[in-house]
Amino acid sequence: MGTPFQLLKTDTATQARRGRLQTRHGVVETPIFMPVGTQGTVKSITPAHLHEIGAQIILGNTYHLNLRPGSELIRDLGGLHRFMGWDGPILTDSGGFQVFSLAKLRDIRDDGVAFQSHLDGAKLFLGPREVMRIQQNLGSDIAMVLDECPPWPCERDACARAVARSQRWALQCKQIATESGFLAAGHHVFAIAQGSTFDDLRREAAEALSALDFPGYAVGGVSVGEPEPEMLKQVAATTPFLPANKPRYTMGLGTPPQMLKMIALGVDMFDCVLPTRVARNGLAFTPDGPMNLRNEKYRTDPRPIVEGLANYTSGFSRAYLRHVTLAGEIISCTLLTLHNLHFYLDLMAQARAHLESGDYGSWHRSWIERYEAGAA
Ligand code: PRF
Repeated sequence: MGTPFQLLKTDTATQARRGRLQTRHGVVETPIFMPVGTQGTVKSITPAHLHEIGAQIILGNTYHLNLRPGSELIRDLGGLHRFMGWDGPILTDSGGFQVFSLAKLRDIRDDGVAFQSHLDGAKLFLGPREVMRIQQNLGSDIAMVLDECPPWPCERDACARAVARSQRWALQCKQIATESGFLAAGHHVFAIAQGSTFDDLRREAAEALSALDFPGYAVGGVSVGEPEPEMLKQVAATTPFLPANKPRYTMGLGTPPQMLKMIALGVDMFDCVLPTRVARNGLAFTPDGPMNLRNEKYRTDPRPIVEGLANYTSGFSRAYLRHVTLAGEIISCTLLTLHNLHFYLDLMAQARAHLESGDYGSWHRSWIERYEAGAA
């Protein structure tokens, strides 16, 4: 398969990295943010919009797409890329995490998770074989292994059991992807290191999974309700024990400052519903913190949300965006989603540029300082 990830540069002042990941649907320049397209759509925008704002890779979800419309249907219609009209790389989450957060009556067993669909109550089961088959049907460029994400806070014994189980499932997923030819065909499978707030369990998970030589690694179980310092501590307890020459991905986060802090800890990839979700509520990201467009002070404001961030939305005034948001017009979702995703993608582009010029450490500290001063 060759080496799909090239480590182009490592920062000297922090552990930040500049890298390049090869996939079946093209190259991903890291650090990168992946817009979330849970149901086979990044809500309220089109694939053409995604290209326009520089999206390199998006995320899809095994759990949702398997329930509706079904992964065999998507396979028979040419795979998820063709089905949703996105020709760039797609990473899919494996479904276990969504079972824990959405499904009813779930039962975690050693062979997988039995649960009832949140849509119609149907009794279903996801084990390593099922999640790999579904992600193969979808044609995912990066498939995630099945894992057990312990809640926060969590007892040590329960966490140790989740780590051990996740490790066995990771090995089984890799074996299945090897036997089926999924890995040989250039699809990647990423392992997920759990361990909650227990540093030694984090290290154990990272080392054991590293020995299995996956194409990439995720830090799971962070941003599940714990305070931010705890979240950073968990990532810092994991990344040093992952192979340097493989991409690292923290799942389901974060705010702009959180992502910059994670990059400094050696993380390369992010996904989060935050920029798309808050857009549908009238919130826009700016270098001076989030801007609530419902605010009266924007009633007659002729300026774009962020001066100097050029995209389709920047052709509209804050006054107009406030109006369509308050009127509940659908276009407010489209315009604010475009803006927020472009803001996130542009932040990653700036991070890459500062890694190349060698001043990531000082740049990210001053960026966060300005953002937090504005947000206060
Ligand atoms: N595991 C998986 N998906 C996830 C998570 C996890 O731990 C999280 C936790 N932040 C978000 N999405 N498989």
